[in-house]
This record gives sequence, structure tokens and C-alpha cells, in this order.
Amino acid sequence: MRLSLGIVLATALLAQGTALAAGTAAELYRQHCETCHGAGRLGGTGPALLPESLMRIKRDEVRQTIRDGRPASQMAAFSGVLDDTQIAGLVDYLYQPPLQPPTWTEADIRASHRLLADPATLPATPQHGADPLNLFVVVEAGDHHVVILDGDRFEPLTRFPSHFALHGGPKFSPDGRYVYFASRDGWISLYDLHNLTMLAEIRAGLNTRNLAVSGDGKWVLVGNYLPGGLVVLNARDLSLVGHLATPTVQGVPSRVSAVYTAPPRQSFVVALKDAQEIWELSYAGQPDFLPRRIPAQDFLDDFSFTPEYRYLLATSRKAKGGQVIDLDTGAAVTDIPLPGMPHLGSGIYWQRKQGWVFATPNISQGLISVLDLETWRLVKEIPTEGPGFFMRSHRNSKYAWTDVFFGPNNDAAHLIDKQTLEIAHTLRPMPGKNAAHVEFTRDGRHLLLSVWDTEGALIVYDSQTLQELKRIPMNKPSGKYNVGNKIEFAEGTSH
Ligand code: DHE
Repeated sequence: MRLSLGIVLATALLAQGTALAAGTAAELYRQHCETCHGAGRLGGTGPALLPESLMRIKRDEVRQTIRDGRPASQMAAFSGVLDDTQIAGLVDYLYQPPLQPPTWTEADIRASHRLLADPATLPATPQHGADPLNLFVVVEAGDHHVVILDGDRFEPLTRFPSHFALHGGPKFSPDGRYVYFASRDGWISLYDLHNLTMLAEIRAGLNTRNLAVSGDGKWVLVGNYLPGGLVVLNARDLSLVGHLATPTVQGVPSRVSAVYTAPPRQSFVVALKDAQEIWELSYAGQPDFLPRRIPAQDFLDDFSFTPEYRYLLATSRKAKGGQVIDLDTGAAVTDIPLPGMPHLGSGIYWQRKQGWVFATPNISQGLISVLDLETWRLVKEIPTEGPGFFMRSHRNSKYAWTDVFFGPNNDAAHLIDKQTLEIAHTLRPMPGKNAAHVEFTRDGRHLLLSVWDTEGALIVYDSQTLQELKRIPMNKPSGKYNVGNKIEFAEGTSH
């Protein structure tokens, strides 16, 4: 009893101390940060500074940014204005949730909508002289820019600033004219690739996961962490159609992990973070966007589809690996024991012998798991030099490329022979620098690899001879997306 009283007193004293520090820090925030980062830390010209926005960033990095500023951005250095204790207090404050939970209502979403150009007044054909279906959209994460690259000459056509921290693959209209971007701060942007012009933007949430575009090109669905839920936009101009809450059956609000389009099913499929359910929203005809709720035995928040979109392969902790769900019947078909932390969302499939196999990287162990998509059996575990994040191939490529994203060997890229399932080559494009995401040209003859470093590069390879053809210096190029491969939902790329 005495012990618990001691704990209560200590907690109360600590809380009082924190409250005082928080008060001072809140004042410092108002004085020095609010103009750029917004009232309530919701973001402005600078990014949002809520715990959800900062959770991927180490406290030391935040401290250093406040102290020294960020090069090539408007973030100034505060070392001459704030002392170390004030900066430390400010950092603690930023990682605390605001006293009033932040809200972002339909009215806020509507008020954020900006039309920047009217596509009806713009030419309806490509104005850049390059093959519109072999363009690459490259996200340069280091300084938050996007490059549109001619995929035949490997020359940039244009480069423009994006919203802070784009995440997930940009998605395309079915004809490849429009590309849609989502930023972690909730900004959705619509860009016209024919005219190399930004058309519209809207802030769909305060912390967003990703977006999906319907197979008919009419709707954009956005999945949010904060406030949790789904936002439906009109794909033509990003105007708001509606907001859908995503409560569990007990009525507790759930965050959305990710949203996907399943064109053969004419539906969106939604991964929920806090509910043991998968949601499917039909967009056929005149959609009402009412969810079909598929109950699950576990939280299935990272998944991939089979080529015809009938089955879903999901990560399931209970099944100690993966679980296969039949989207037609809603039944769990089988469990697949997969070690470590498979990153099924980054998995790819290809044809091996007579059937399809699916391979997934693993973010906690250095191995690639390969599954047979007919029997669901684990065909092989391929050891790699460390945990990986992304995989890519192309129907005309002999190899599946995978990175070693984490650990001391993160400068390596493995090329797995798609038939023998052996590592055929290991490349080190820039020794000592992180080799990451790959994407092929539409015909599969070339591929682009990102070296994820502030002094990184996009490296162009011949996919058959593996010869390096070109090196384009870039600041942390992350994902890159070939228009043709994306709109065809081509084998070997992300969907
Ligand atoms: Fe991603 C795609 C989830 C961290 C870069 N990432 C995705 C997708 C999901 C996802 C669900 C597929 C959606 C899509 O493409 O529309 N990512 C997660 C996480 O849960 C995780 C582990 C933690 C988090 O905080 O979100 C995470 N992701 C990262 C990073 O740290 C990366 C490396 C850097 C960054 O930008 O934040 C990163 N994720 C990417 C990229 C894609 C992606 C480049 C698109 C891959 C593609 O080829 O399509």
C-alpha cells in the first residue's frame, strides 16, 4: 500500500513538472514555430508537428533540426535563439499529444480544396514529346520534390516541389494522363502528365497512409490515421465526395492502414489498423461506398493480392506469419507460416514453370519467402545479406530485384533468378550507400535503381547485361513509377 502511494505521489509530482515544462514549451511553440507549423501543430507552410507526424523521426533528429535548421528549406536554425534546455523542452512537447485532440472535419477538408488549373482549358494530348506510357514519376524524398523522367532518354522533363513527405506509390488514372500523390500530412495532389501541370490539391486528413484510384478513374479513396477513416474524392478535381468513419464492431474508431484498388472486382479493399476486419467498397455503377465487412481472426493490416484479385495474402501475428483470405467468400483459406516480419505489401508475383509464385521481403530478417500461389506452400526461403523493404521484377526480366534496406550491408541489391530461386548476382551500385527501390521501363529492357542518400542517385541499368548506363544525381530518390507498368498493373511491380 505504502509502495503504491509512493508511486502515486511520484507520478503526481512528475505530472506537475511535465505540465510546467509543457506550459513553457507551448509558449515557445507559439512564439517561434506556429507561424510556419500552424496553430495546434496541424501544419502550415511547414509540416504538421503532431506525435503521429513525428513517430518515424528520432528525437535527436528533431532536436538537431530545431538547433541547426534544415538545409535547402525554410526551416531556420534556432541555436542562437533557444538554449539546449528550451530546445529539449520543445522536443518533449512536440511528442506529446495536444491537450485538445486535433480534429479535421468535412468542412476543413472542403476549405482546403484548391483548383490550380482547369484541365478543360489544357491540351488533351501530351505536350512533352516523350512516350506518355514510358514516363517515370520519381519521388525525391530528400528535399520533397518530384521529377518526371523520360523513360527512353532518361532525361528529366520537369522537377517540382511536392508536399512534405510523400508516402506510398503515386497512383494513376487508367489512361495514364493524371497522377495522384498523398503526403503523410494528408495532402492529396492531382498532376496532369500531358501538360506537366499541377491541377488541384486538398488536405484529406492530418495524418494519411496512402490513396487508391478506382479502376474506372472516377474516384480517389484516401486512408487516414488521424482522424482515422476514409475520404472519398472526385478524381476529376479532388473535390470532396464524403468522409466515412471506420469503427470496429464495438464502435471504437479504427485507423486505416492502407487502401487499394482491385480493378477486376470493381472495388476498393481497405486494411484496418485497429479492427479485425477487412472492408471492401464497391465502386461499380453509382456507388454508395457502403462497406462489405469481412470479419478476420486477426489484425490484417499489411497485405497483397493474387494476380486475379480473388485472394488476399495478409500478415497475421496469430498465424505466426501469413493468412490467405478468399475475398469472394470472406473465408480464411489457410495459414502460411512465415518467419520474422514479412512485408507482404511489398511482395511481387511472377510465373515460374507452369504457375504463379509470390515472393515477399522481410523487414526483420534477411530472407525472401517464396510461396506457390496454387498450393499456398512455402517453396523456398532465400537468405539475403539483411532485412529488405522492396522487390521488383518485369515479365521480360530473368531476375527479381530486392534490396537489403537495413543493416551494415544496405548498399547491396540481390538479383534472384526467377526460375531457380537462387541469388544470381549481388550488386553494390554505390558502396557504403543504401541501394533501394527499383522500377523497370515499360518494355523491361532497362531499370532504375534508387541510391537512398542525400548525395544519392538514380542509376539506370540494362536489365539483361546488368551494365550501368547512366547515373542521375539525386537527393534521396525513393520510389519511382513507370506509367505504363502502373496502369497495366503489370506483373512484377507494385499495385
Ligand atoms: Fe511505406 C508503400 C506502409 C515506412 C517508403 N508503405 C507503402 C504501402 C504501405 C506502407 C501500406 C503501400 C501503399 C501504396 O503504395 O499505396 N511504410 C508503411 C509502414 O507501415 C511503415 C513500415 C511505417 C510507417 O511509418 O508508415 C512504412 N515506407 C516507410 C519508410 O520508412 C519508407 C522507406 C520511407 C518513407 O517514405 O516514409 C517508405 N512505402 C515507401 C514507398 C512506398 C511505400 C517508396 C511505395 C512502394 C512502391 O513501389 O509502390
